[in-house]
Amino acid sequence: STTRKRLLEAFSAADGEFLSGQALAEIIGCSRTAIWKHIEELRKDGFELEAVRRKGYRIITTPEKVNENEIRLGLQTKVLGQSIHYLESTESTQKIAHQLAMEGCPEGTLVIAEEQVNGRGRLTRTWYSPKYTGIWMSLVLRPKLPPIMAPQFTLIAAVAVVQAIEEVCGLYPGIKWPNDILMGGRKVTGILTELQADSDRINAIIIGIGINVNQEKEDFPEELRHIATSLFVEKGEKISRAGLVQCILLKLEKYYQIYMDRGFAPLKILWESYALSLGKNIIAHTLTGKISGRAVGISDEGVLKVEDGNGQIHDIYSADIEMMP
Ligand code: BTX
Repeated sequence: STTRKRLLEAFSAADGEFLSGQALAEIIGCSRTAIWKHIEELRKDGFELEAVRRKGYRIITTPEKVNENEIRLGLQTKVLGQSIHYLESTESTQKIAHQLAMEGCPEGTLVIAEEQVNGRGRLTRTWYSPKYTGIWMSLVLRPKLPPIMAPQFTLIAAVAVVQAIEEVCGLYPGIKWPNDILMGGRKVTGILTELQADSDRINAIIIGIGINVNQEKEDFPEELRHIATSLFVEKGEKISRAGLVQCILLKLEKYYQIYMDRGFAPLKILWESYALSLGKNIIAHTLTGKISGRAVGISDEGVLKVEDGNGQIHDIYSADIEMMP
């Protein structure tokens, strides 16, 4: 908003000195209550502000960004993230990545935003992507493979993200087939893999990764509070988003290479070691109906195998999985 813009300008001009509520109200032309509300908003967005009686407010730290400099400094990959498109705000990084892929961008191109105003999940679902607190990114890969292999990339990306979370945060999430990463039963990450392809050849795979990093519990909208969590909520400490992005890119590059050299088998074993639903009774909600049974494993193509009560095995290509207690 323009008020916020003016507020930030006033704080930049003050250069770390205190500004009283009254002074701010005058500069911006609104009430002191309105100023206080905007200060609270800034706090939510990751600004650290000090408020001292009779002196007023000052900014101590501005939120860590995930801009090109932050990500490039210390990035150890050869391909992934070597081309970075950073946006303060965008509809969806998937959309931008699709456009760039269509225009012929190089493999490994990373699109990352501080905020998505129309973040997408699977089908017609939305992905809540508030400013400065999460990782909202899309990666363009160009493997020389037939389109049928694409779903495996969701699983490979999930392994990379879980391992990066372990390494950077010391937390131990699990994977719910095919695209959710959970902690304590709540979703901390969603992955969306999309494709540009001819009938026999992939032109580009766009891997969208959304991670709730530094949100507090109350930051989630009501309808997500019981199904979503963030790394901050789980760990009790703020986490460097840029550091986590770097680690994800490095892991993903490694596993992508292994996959291209040796196929899915080694990754399947890794994926299974993080899987939450295997061996459990589940209900798979597919577009055409429900299948209940025990999740017995995934195939070499990344397809979920479910054994029903009659011992018949069903191949699940795409579904939402409900885990039974
Ligand atoms: P999904 O369809 O499996 O999950 C979407 C569902 O998850 C929503 O319907 C809602 O219930 C819940 N949800 C929405 N936002 C959040 C959130 N922040 N945390 C936890 N649960 C949530 C999952 O789809 C795939 C999401 C991919 C998101 C990335 S972000 C970068 C890229 N750009 C983009 O537009 N999407 C991808």
